[in-house]
Amino acid sequence: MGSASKEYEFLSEIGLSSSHNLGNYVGGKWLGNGPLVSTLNPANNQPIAQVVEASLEDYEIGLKACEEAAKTWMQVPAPKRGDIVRQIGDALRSKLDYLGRLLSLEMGKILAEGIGEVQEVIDMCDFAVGLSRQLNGSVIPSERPNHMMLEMWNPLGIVGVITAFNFPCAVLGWNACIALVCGNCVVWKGAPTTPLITIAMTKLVAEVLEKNHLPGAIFTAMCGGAEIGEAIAKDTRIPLVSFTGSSKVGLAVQQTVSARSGKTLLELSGNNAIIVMDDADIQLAARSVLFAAVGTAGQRCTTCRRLLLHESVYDKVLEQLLTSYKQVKIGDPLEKGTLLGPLHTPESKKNFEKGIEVIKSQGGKVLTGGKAVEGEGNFVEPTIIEISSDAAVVKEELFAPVLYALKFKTFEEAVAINNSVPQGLSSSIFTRSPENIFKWIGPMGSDCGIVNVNIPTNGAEIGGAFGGEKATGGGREAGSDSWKQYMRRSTCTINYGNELPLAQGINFG
Ligand code: UN1
Repeated sequence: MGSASKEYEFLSEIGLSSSHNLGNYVGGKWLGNGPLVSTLNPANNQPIAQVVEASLEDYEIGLKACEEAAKTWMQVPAPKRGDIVRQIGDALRSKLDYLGRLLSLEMGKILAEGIGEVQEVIDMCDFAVGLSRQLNGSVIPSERPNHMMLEMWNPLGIVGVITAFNFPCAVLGWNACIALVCGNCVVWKGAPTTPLITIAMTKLVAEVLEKNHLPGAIFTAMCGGAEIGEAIAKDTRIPLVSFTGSSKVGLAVQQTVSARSGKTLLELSGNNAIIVMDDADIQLAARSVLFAAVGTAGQRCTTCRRLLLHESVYDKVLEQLLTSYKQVKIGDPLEKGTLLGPLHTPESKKNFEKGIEVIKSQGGKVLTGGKAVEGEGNFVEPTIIEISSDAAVVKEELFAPVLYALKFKTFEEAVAINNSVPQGLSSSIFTRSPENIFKWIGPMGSDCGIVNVNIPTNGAEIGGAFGGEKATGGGREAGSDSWKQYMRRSTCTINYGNELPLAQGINFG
């Protein structure tokens, strides 16, 4: 543990202990009465530190305080709320490298991606600051004399945010930055396997709130598993629950939340395709596929899992990919030069191995990779499989760097394959033809929420609304007008005259 503790010395820079941490910020205080858990380094499965998760009693203390804090926060003028989010962004900037390192250490993504993820939260803060002066309503012409109609946007109160291990802070940023400027308190449950990130992020936010003499309960955060997640889903004090995870769990969350007339924002499974047409820039396509399929060890919801190649470029693209896949450096995500870090948990590694067996049993042929790397850590080889698009396994999301290569003849056939899976998150086409481009983004094109041209399926900017259709859940988070989901719309009709003319010309007595 001697050398290990030195390796983890930087944790103190972001308010973490390399031994014991209270995992819950409730009612403006750090406490923990739930189970004590170890958080593991996916590169060697050794413990990094211990964390005390939330008990249901902790949850209740948190929610009571949060309900109180909501009354204060929603009355703070929106641009002032924006200023708080600006300060959170500044705090993140000052700790960017440490937080990036922590992400790499605890989640397992390579350092460049760890830093990139924290940058994504900073970008969200900037976006939300501007938005805090643009939560504009509208004035609508009334059909009645001396009447005026207008739309006002008001806060919901409390927004629940349940995030996944693969983007343990960016997805919090998408939701929390917007929720906060919209006047909502946030109740956040991070993934059970990334508690240090939950704590480090929360410490930064808590400091900003304290410095501004605001109730800490405006941002309530907890570490824990399904029990706390379920409490959030069932809680009538939380009108909106944002959930990121699998389609299966997401559907259950949706049912629980809607049974109490709450709203959900779902970011669920993806099964994203890249189409390479016969006129594509092959170099550009091959580089994009490498990032989209191998980046984050295939654990993004935007990871490219299906590579649809026009028959005329099939061999050429695969040849290039097989060469670059062989050069991918697998190893410690914190080490310079590593492109492929470990999968997040030993269970993910087992799922990969099981997945490869199923693929083979359905006629899949391993072109490269296909094996887990022996030894400590959850490393697996980047894998390309040749398989028919009809194989059942191609319709599922295997959360690992496994890419299915599929052949097609026409644009229409490629679009049909793209749209043939239950999921509908991201998609991309490589072509130089304007006709293909406009067909692709139009009504008969990709049925996904994210529809790209000549770029990978992953790595979306925050300025657009992020989310997908079908089994991906239909949610839209981050930029564009996603903010409207974090507010309630009041349609207000004001009579400033002395008569009572009724709409639709009704004469009532
Ligand atoms: C996710 O995988 O849950 O577009 C989010 C991307 C990132 C976000 C991914 N900006 O790949």
